[in-house]
Amino acid sequence: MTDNRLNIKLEFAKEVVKDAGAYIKAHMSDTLEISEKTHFDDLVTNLDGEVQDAIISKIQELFPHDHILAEENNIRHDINDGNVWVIDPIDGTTNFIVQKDNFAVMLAYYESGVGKLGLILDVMKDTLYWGDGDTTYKNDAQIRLSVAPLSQSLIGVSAYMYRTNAGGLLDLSHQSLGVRAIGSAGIEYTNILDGKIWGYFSNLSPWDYAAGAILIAPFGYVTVQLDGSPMSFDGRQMMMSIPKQQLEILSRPIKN
Ligand code: 2AM
Ligand code: CA
Ligand code: CA
Ligand code: CA
Repeated sequence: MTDNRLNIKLEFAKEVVKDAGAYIKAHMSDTLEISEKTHFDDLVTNLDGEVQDAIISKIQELFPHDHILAEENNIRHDINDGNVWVIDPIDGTTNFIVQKDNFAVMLAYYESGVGKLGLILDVMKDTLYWGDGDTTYKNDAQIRLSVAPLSQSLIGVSAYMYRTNAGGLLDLSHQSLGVRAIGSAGIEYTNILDGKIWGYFSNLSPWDYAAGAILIAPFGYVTVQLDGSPMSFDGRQMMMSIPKQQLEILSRPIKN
């Protein structure tokens, strides 16, 4: 990480994400204002908006020419246009509400569509995963990951995709030791980085995968649609984050 300009943004991003985590922890015992977005099971709290607003104002203060793509309040920007910060203020809001665990703050930074920085904070574990696409760290330690074969591994799934066998996921799961569904894309990515799951299959929006895709890339992982084509960073898409050499896993199931 020799690019000084990027290093400044990295240090900034780490502070911003840690501050967000501290804010959530400080306020999570307050009475939350919970509202429905699209459906009774698509929830948002006042803290999601407050955290996102705080992150955006810090970015705008220091980097006024950069753009924002963020989950709440419909803040959209083309990932390929200039410098773009991608924000998911609380990933796993349902877990946050129900479990007070298994949720994350996620921030990513892209330049002309190229991922430059990714950060995922597991708030309740006080663990920050961060990287630049070449190396990934867990707090202060560089992550080294060797990926086991699917037949000796678990896979992370969205419960919806699994139960509807979308993309043949239910069939594919028989080649693994089993499936796990955490309910937070961010925590699923940290589980890939910790060697706890082999890959992740879900139906995600850009802020759900922007940071994770950067963090798993150094280990030969790709984040793509189920047919292997690139993510659009625009709207929700069925996708997978898996080792690159097994890209055709859904169209040509492997046995290993
Ligand atoms: P969120 O908590 O930030 O909304 C499991 O539901 C995962 O899918 C979470 O990471 C969640 O992110 C994400 N997700 C994306 N779109 C969703 C939706 N419409 N309803 C529920 N979860 C959604
Ligand atoms: Ca949400
Ligand atoms: Ca999310
Ligand atoms: Ca969210």
